[in-house]
Amino acid sequence: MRSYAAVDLGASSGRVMVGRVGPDTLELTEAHRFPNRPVRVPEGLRWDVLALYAGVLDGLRAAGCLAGGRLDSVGIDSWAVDYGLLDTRGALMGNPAHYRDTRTEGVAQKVWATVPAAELYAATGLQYAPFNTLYQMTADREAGRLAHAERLLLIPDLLTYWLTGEQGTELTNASTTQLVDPRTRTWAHGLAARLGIDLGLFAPLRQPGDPAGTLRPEVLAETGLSGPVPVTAVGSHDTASAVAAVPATGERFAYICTGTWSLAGLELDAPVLTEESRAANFTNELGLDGTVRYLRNIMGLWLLQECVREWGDPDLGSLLQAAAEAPALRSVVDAQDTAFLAPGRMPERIAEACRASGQPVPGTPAEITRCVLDSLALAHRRAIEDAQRLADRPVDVVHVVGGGTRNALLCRLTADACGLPVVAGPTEAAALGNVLVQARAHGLAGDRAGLRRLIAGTQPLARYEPRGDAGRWREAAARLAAR
Ligand code: LFR
Repeated sequence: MRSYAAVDLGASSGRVMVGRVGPDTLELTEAHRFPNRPVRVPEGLRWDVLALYAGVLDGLRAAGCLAGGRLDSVGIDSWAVDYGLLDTRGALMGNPAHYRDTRTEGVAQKVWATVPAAELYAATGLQYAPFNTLYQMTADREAGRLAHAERLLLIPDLLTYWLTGEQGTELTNASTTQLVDPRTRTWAHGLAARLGIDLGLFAPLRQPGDPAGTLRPEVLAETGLSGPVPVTAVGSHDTASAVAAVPATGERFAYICTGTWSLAGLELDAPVLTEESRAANFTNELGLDGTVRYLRNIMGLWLLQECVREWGDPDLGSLLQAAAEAPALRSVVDAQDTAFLAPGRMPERIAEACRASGQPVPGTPAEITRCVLDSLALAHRRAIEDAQRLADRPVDVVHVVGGGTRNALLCRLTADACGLPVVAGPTEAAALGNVLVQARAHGLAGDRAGLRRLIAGTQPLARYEPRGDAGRWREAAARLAAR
């Protein structure tokens, strides 16, 4: 048995997990969990990346204790698109901006004046989101913030750099910058040149499984680990790691990675770059072994997290119980709408959206929660239907992975809405995908299907069969489409 530490950073918390792996065994244990609290300062919403790094170091120390002082490797994944800038001496130039920061408002439209949106999609396959790295870099360049930057490192690459002293740009996450061509799986040089983006800011590309250095002596001293400890590039975009851990046993599956976001779609061998796909706002992010993550971003449990925050953190179990008993599909909102991107006043914003579309306005927390979960299930249905049509790839089952698997009501509603069985689990999909890519890089045999079989055979999964109320979901979908 070998021990691998997976650092998995989400938008609201970070964790360090220890994966113990053998040919037929896979055990995951949490070593450390810590909050990720974005900070609003006068210039905008920022990540507290030093606190995250401190959490990673604490986590590695705890992981070492669990693994008897020796780790066979460490891998890091996190949310996508965001970055830190380094100066000529390699020092971080400021706190990385949060993708929900408003500095990118209206920036995409300026970029499209140089490269029209259709051309941008044909070249990169990336969906429109105001926070794509390309738009963030454009905003930063216009504000003069790139002027003295020597290097740009995406969040997992920045933490890897601090741990090892080595710089790289891991491919799955690079694919979310909107500066990568998904056909060649390398930088879109022509596009970057037209947009005045200096690709020299990025460190050389790394593939998942590539070595990413070894822990620096200072890190070993601080964490009590005995060296050398290699750091391995994983699918450093959390969604890439999570999709790698989807426990599919066949080919005809869709997935939904649930958490702060719902990322719903298919794993393909080649990107879909049609105009129809662009209009449907599907993205072609890059995955392991030449695969493409063809999916749509849906606001996800962020909608509920923000409500719960506003309500002063009531007991979630009782809230979900009350939501399960609340009337179904009374009011639904468009859970794909980027109008819900920014934090704050979420219950009011949801109520306003219901009012504006002439539906009953949910008032109590239970009613609002039900509205959110029905709306998410409906958005899941729409994404999975659209993905199958646009990629011409029918599916028989929907795999739900990530934090949302804990929400049985959401899983059940998703099965009902999609009219397909839902297999829910694993909850810590990103960490498991992270561990398995490390294990494979260090000798565990197996292709992607083999890794998936290992997950399916070792992790607890729950199955939800759709209940036959397709008509009601169809009616609600039509109501939303008619808005
Ligand atoms: C999920 C995720 C999504 C990405 C969003 C912002 O954690 O990585 O895939 O679109 O966060 O980075």
